[in-house]
Amino acid sequence: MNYPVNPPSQPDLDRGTGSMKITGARVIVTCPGRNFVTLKIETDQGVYGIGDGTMNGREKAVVAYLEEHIIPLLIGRDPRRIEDIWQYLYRGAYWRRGPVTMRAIAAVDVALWDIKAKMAGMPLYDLLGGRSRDRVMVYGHANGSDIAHTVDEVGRYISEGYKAIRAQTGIPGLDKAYGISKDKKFYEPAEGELPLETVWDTRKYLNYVPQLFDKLRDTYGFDHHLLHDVHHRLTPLEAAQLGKRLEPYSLFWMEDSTPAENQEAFRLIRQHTTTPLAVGEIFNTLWDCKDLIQNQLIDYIRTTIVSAGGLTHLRRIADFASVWQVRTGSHGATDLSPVTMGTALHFDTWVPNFGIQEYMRHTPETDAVFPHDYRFDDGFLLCGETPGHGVDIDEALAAKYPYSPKQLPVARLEDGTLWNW
Ligand code: CS2
Ligand code: MG
Repeated sequence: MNYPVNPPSQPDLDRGTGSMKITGARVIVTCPGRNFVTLKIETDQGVYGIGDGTMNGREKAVVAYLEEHIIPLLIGRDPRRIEDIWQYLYRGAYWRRGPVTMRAIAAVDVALWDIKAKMAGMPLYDLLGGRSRDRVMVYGHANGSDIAHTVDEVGRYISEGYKAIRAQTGIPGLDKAYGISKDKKFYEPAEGELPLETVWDTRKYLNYVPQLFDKLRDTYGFDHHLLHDVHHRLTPLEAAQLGKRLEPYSLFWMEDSTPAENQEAFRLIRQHTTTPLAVGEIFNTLWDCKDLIQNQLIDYIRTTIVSAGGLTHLRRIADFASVWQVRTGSHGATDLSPVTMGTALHFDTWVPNFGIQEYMRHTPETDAVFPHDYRFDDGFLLCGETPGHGVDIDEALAAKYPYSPKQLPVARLEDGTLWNW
């Protein structure tokens, strides 16, 4: 494909050795049904880029980090020096890592990659090294109040063309379980201004979930990929037990089966089961998953663009993972904005050790605030050919949706012990 040297939609750009400067940057907070934090970086050549810094339930922490501590450092810098700016913001903070810092760095990083691709007149995947695949396999979220409803919902996703479906069910005897949406299509766990207190019981869960997958395989056979998110609820041995019991149903993955701060905990799970393991949506640097990957304790790494410091760092995690044949499986919940989804699709289109991409549809209101060129087709997402990551923000529309503070739920055991939501 011959890219126009100076694409008509872009002003004459000095892409050579001439200077280029960041002239402005601002954070746009909007809530079209849920909160999003977007950073817009402007340059002296009229090209701008946008990045996502959304952190569900803690958005204002990232806003403050960007507005108070990062934006003043960006003005006057050369936006083409993506790596240098990344290193400056990571090492220069002194207080490295963490979900707030890495989301703020991600917002800057993605905006700068957007600018560079626009300047080159290229879709972002081409700047990364070109296509490794024609389309990106995604998984949808089937969920229901019980096994029967969940089986019906999986059937609906199959009829929509999905090749991979995550299945989550309500648990008899528990008022709430992770991943069960009210309206079937749009799952948003951050509901109240204060955390919703939910009750959890592992025994009820372990007694019920294997029956779900038995029924799913009995109903639909083995042609579709089935996934399940345990959502940090089990101890390592309980996770090993569940993995073993799910083996006959040949899952694509069992996700977040136990809290992963102790990466070594996955060795116990690995010793007892061949059910593939996925983890990492709450990780924010390579250091959080280095041991899991190099000891082959997992099969898929879930870190994504917004949580792991942007494209610059996610590429490093993916390349490291490829040495041990660990594949990517990036997080893609509704609380990650279309800016992250759009950028992730360019990453997914390029990355050689791609596994799968999570795809929770955004609401029409969200899609209107963030016009984009990616599209769903028969179980796959396809990124567009627009120069950049292909996502924009309609600032006038965004302004119509003011921030609305929301908190994620917490979970307690039936005796009141605070547990992992
Ligand atoms: C979940 C998320 O998509 C997933 O795999 O773990 O829905 C997660 O609960 C939310 O992103 C939290 O905001
Ligand atoms: Mg998850």
